[in-house]
Amino acid sequence: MFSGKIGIFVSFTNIRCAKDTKTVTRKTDAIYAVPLQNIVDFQFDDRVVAVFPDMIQRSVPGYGMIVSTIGILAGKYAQAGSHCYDLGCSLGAVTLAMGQRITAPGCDIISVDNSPAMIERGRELLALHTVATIPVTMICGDLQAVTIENASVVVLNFTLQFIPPAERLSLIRRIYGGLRPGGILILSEKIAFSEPGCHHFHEELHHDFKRANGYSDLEISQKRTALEKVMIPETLACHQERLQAAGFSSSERWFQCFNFVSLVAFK
Ligand code: GEK
Repeated sequence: MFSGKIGIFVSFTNIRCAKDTKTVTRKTDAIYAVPLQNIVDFQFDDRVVAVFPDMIQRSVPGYGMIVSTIGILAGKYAQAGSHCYDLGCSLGAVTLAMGQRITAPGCDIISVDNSPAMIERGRELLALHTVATIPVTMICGDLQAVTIENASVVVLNFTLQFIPPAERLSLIRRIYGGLRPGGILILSEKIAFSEPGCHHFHEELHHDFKRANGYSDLEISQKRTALEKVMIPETLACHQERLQAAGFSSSERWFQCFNFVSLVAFK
């Protein structure tokens, strides 16, 4: 487990250390650029971690804006003396955005990811942030095994889609149970559409977005195959019904671009 304090001087793709203005540059994702004989299931391993900031930025429409807006939401809803969770934190982009914005006294951030490579790199990036603001604990482990308690803000930023569908309701229930009254869950997901024409429309636009960001048709198709069994999108209605079933009094869709949405659910 890593504990540290993070600073206020952060952007995800070019991360600068507040003390010495060291810059961490972005490495280009070319993992699926050449034809692969055997496309194995997608894993958050060393190769992915090395290019992750570039991969997610070029693959998820609005990613940078979503991350920085989660910081703003966390600043608004974090309650004094509570925990804020970043579940499936990857390299800690949301953790850093929340750390920039949370001003309520006595808060901390608990960030969890089950990819050792992600957590190792995430800890290195966090360690660059030396201006003390809010304590962060980065845990390498299954988010299903982490106790959620005394929480005011919980974030699942493009993480639930990697949890087996049959386990999603119990996770959302557990998050609801660990939130204080007035607390929020921020849930960002790639979504499916029940109407095939609508599904096709959004999927095509997403592929156009990826092409515009320099991915080839081969890269798009090989990555899609790799993700097929590990990332399972559901419809917006399915997410909203689950949030309601778990007890959330209401949920608002505050972001959508093509088949990518972010919701905020209120306890
Ligand atoms: C971001 N939120 O940059 N337990 C813990 N972590 C998990 C689990 C699990 N059971 N399953 C998957 N993960 C981030 C982006 S990426 C989304 C999130 C994407 C982790 C996995 O290791 C990966 O780091 C993350 O969830 C999903 O705002 O790459 O599309």
